[in-house]
Amino acid sequence: MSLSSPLPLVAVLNGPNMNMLGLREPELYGRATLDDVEALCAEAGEQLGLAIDFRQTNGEGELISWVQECRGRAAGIVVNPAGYTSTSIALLDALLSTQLPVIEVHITNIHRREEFRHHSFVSRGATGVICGLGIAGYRYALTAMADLLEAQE
Ligand code: DHK
Repeated sequence: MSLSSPLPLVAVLNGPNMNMLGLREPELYGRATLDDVEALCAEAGEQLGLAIDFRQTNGEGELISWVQECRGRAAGIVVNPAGYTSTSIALLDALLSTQLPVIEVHITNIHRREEFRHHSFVSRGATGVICGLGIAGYRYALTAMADLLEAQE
């Protein structure tokens, strides 16, 4: 993540299996791919005046390292923690340590799904949560992040 752009940098971080978007359970997650989500975020970033660093990993440690890197470098974090949502206290701790605005995104409405998905450890470290609105949720998250950053100025 670089400081070279004059625009505020927002990291859009995606957890495990998000690389399978478009193929995985399309009846739940839709047919759009992760490349489509990245393109949507790039377009939203251009419109909102944000630089976007879009990433996906299947590893919890890598996700946590990326979150740590955001401290002092990014202005905010949009995260879809995917399966680590309901398991990772370490990810929550990393997000809290950044002291940055965080928006948690889920493509599906986790509260309408299996009970084990209902509790998010990450939400405790999130400024806001968007779920159940499909991949448009990423655009809503970036719009909200732009508003939060503007209010900080
Ligand atoms: C994505 C996942 O991979 C699941 O583990 C979460 C989330 C829901 C989503 O809706 O984007 O439970």
